[in-house]
Amino acid sequence: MSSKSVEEIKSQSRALRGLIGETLSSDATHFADEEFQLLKFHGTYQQDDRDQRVARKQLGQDKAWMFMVRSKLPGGDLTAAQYLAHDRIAQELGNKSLRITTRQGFQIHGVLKGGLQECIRSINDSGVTTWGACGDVVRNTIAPASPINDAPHGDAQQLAKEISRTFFARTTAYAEIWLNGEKLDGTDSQPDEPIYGGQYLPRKFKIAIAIPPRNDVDVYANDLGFIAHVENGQVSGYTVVAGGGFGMTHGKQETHPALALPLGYVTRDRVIETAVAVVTVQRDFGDRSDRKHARLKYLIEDRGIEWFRRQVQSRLSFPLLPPREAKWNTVGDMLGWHEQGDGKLFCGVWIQEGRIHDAHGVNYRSAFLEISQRFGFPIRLTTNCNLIFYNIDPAQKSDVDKILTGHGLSRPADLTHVRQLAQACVGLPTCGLALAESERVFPGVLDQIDEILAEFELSNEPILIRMTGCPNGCARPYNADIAFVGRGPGKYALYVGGSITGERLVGLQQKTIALEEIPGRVRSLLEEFVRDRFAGETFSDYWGRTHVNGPAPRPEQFHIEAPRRDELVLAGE
Ligand code: SRM
Ligand code: SF4
Repeated sequence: MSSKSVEEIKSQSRALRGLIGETLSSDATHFADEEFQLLKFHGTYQQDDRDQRVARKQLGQDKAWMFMVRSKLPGGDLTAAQYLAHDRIAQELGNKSLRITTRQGFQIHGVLKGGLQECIRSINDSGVTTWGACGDVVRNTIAPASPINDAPHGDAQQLAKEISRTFFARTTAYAEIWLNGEKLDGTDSQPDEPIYGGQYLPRKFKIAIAIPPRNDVDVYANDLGFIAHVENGQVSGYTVVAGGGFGMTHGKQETHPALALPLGYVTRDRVIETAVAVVTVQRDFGDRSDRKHARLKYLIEDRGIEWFRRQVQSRLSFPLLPPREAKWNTVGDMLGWHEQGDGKLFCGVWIQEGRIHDAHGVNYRSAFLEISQRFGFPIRLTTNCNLIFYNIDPAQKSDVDKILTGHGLSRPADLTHVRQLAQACVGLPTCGLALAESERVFPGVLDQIDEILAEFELSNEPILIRMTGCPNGCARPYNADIAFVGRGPGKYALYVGGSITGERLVGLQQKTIALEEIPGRVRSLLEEFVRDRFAGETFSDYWGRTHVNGPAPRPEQFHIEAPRRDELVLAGE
């Protein structure tokens, strides 16, 4: 590990250049720690294949170094050509799969150092960038994916792009290193970085735009959220919420998930000014001495929402108005076929954990390739890791259906409601922070849960179940109805009591359960629900009525002691 702090690395990096260029053209197998930190801003993580760690160690070999490359897609929007470019890049330079992320991006895993520059350059050639997809900047801005032809949905997509452009870091480091100096729109090498300053933000920063009643972006999990209000069919303005974030560390009581709090209401023309004000308050006051305490949620918690509102207000040219109420009905996507409102259709395709590949007779990749090549429909990626084709002529519907079913893809109507909603993070073997399996075991867990749901006649019941391989919360477990959070190989903490609308945090139910015990524990929760619920009551409402006391859980309600070192070692790593 580098002895320098991340703050020192950033400020000494010559505007995020460091020695990335030099290491890229050297024959080094991987980047040093300082460049590892800087690479994130450029949209890539240095990883190693954790499945190979033990065998390689025994043979005295170095780790199997490789890179994850993350594309930033504001609002999850991309063209068919951009989709096809990502597919080709994943085939030629990655592990032949594309992973839709929980923030509407794409990840390509398994890129080798020798192919990294070509990978990033090719993504940019397609008109998508990886710049700022990771690192201490504003990350991909998420927005409702449904391509409904009305004012709020159109505005949310446009706003996501505006926010994205506003918060590009201005340094031309990216262009120099990856694009042979070709300028990226929105970068112009202003040495002082007008928004970020020389040290960039204290930590990652996430922004979401939501349109009630569908909270499909999980707006309260973001550092900053804009909730649309519509009057006479037009967006009149947005309620601003701030201070959400889900990362925590087992055993560190001072870390915990938080839902964003209402800050105010602004008219549409003032959204960007408000976003800049909120981001710069975090830039100036966020805790740069401890990265585990550096997110906006801790600043707001430490100083109070009133202090924070005053700070934001002092940077605005207009008064913040009182926040307005929003009512939500689900965090889920619009899957299956729907009318857009302009004579065209869209089709939301459910994807198991957002992993696009051909496997076990379900050929997502081949299906999407055929549809994109033949019809060229534009695409939206969702934060539930699904994909929507849109602008479809009704006459093309049956051909699209034939391609989907011909490649073995499930129709949403054939899936339990639980499976349509469920999500697991990437986890092993690529994630360096995973303590337990997630994406790879979750389908099997859901198979068993599906059987229990059928037994209790709950197959159409909306219950939100999420899993992550560690407490960082990348699949947003802490507002789900039921969540499993990895704490060691084959071991999970069980949390219960969030909600289908994403507005309530969970409480810790059981410190440790083994993977094999999960279906049994779910069975007992569902048994109780079926026995004691009022007619028509959802699991979220039932749990809220019977188990949740008070407005918000206290930090200690989330915590289990840190796993022992030996509990963390995966298969002899
Ligand atoms: Fe995440 C770190 C994957 C959404 C909270 N996240 C990571 C890393 C990069 C691991 C690392 O630092 O070495 C993971 C890479 C795994 C891999 O091999 O691909 C990773 N996070 C992901 C993705 C791909 C999960 C997925 O299954 O789709 C999501 C990428 C989104 C994107 O396109 O930008 C992803 N991560 C999230 C979310 C959900 C969200 O943003 O809505 C969260 C919780 C919300 C939040 O940020 O608070 C999240 N990821 C974290 C954290 C904890 C941050 C904290 O404040 O403590 C980390 C660890 C860290 O930053 O130190 C982390
Ligand atoms: Fe990795 Fe943990 Fe995020 Fe899952 S939740 S992708 S295991 S950091």
